[in-house]
Parts: sequence; C-alpha cells; structure tokens
Amino acid sequence: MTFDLSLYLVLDPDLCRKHTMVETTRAALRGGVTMVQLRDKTASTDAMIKVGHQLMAVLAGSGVPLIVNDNIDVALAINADGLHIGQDDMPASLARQKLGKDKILGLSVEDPTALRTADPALVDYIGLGPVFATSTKPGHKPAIGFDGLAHLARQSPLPSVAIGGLKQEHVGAVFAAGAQGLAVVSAICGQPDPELATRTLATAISAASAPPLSLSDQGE
Ligand code: TZP
Ligand code: MG
Repeated sequence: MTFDLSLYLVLDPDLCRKHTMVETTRAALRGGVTMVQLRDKTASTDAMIKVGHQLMAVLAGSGVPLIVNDNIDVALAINADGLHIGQDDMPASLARQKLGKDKILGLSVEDPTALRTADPALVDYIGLGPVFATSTKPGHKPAIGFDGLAHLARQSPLPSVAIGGLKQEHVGAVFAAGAQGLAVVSAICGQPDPELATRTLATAISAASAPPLSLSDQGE
C-alpha cells in the first residue's frame, strides 16, 4: 500500500477527549491529513478494536491509512493498514511475519544505533524524535532537535517522519532536515477546531514541499 508521511496524526484519547478520537479523525480527514495512528497506551485490546473499527470506517475509501501503535492483535483484528512499533516492542521481523508483506510497518528510532538496526527489507518508514521535549509522551527519550533529526534522516535508508512538539512553524525546518513529514498529536488533538488546525498544517506543508519555481515558470 502506498502512503504519504507528510501530515501524520497520532491520536491520543486524553488530548482528543473534547472531540473524541473518531470526530478528530473525521475533521483531520477534511483538513488534509495523510496518515492516522491509533495510539492508546491504557485501553484494553477489546476497547481498541472497537474504536479501531470506527476509525477504519471513517477512513474507508480515503486513501489515508490507519496504523495501529504497538498492538498487533488490534491491527490484525480490524485489518488496519499497518502497525507502528518502538524499540521496546516486538522485533520488526516478527511484526512483519504476522502482518504479511502488504501492510505498512513503522519503527520509532531515537538514535544512530537504533537506526542501524532498521532493516528496509522489513520496515517501511521510521519515526524520528522526539525533536522537542513534549508533555504528550511522559518519560520520552532526550530531545534530538533539528540537528539530531537531520543527522538521522540523512543516514536513514527509509523515509522518515519527525515527531515531538512539532507545530506549524516547524514545517520548513522538518523538510530542510530531510524528513518526509511531521507526526503530531497536540497540534491537532484537542485544538478548538481540529479541521482548521489540520488544514493550516497541510497548507504549510504543501508550500514547504512544493518544488521551487523555475525561471520559465514565472512567465518572464
Ligand atoms: N513519540 C515521540 S514524541 C511523541 C510520541 C508519540 C508525542 C508527540 O506529541 P506532540 O503533542 O505532537 O508533541
Ligand atoms: Mg511502542
């Protein structure tokens, strides 16, 4: 399955409480989100399957993949488009074996050592960060900043998406560092108008990733 990492919404049930994860996803889809991840560190597998089915229904036919964080049983039960794992989750080889070859597998990488273990034969994209410290993920690894992001993104054999404290004003720096997109939680979840928040990010991303005009395009 093809995927576009440019604007990747990572759901958080607490931050999305006001609009719910399902309503936030519906709004983000209208606003131009390109990928969505169901991430819930406390829900039971049953509860995640229930909301996962609802999210699959919202995204059906949109071309926007639904990725499940950590829980392979949920990913398989709802026939999600993929799974995202971290360094402390199951090995990528096992995840790939269980998912089959057609699903998307993402892997979080926080440092060069982990990057060296990311096997392009198994993994489709990597998540790099946190770029900034963020209260959305308590106990996260040290922030890598844009220098760390650039260092990892340039060495990466795989497309990458940056995460951690990213907002509209960081779009240019993320692409300049060599990542293919931004993964955000609080820049969309819990915003007063999640559709507008998504559209604002999507517009900034199109502007930052559009090829520069050549002289002949300028009609001189
Ligand atoms: N992984 C690294 S940072 C992070 C995750 C899931 C949370 C990012 O949330 P926010 O609100 O976009 O800073
Ligand atoms: Mg994980």
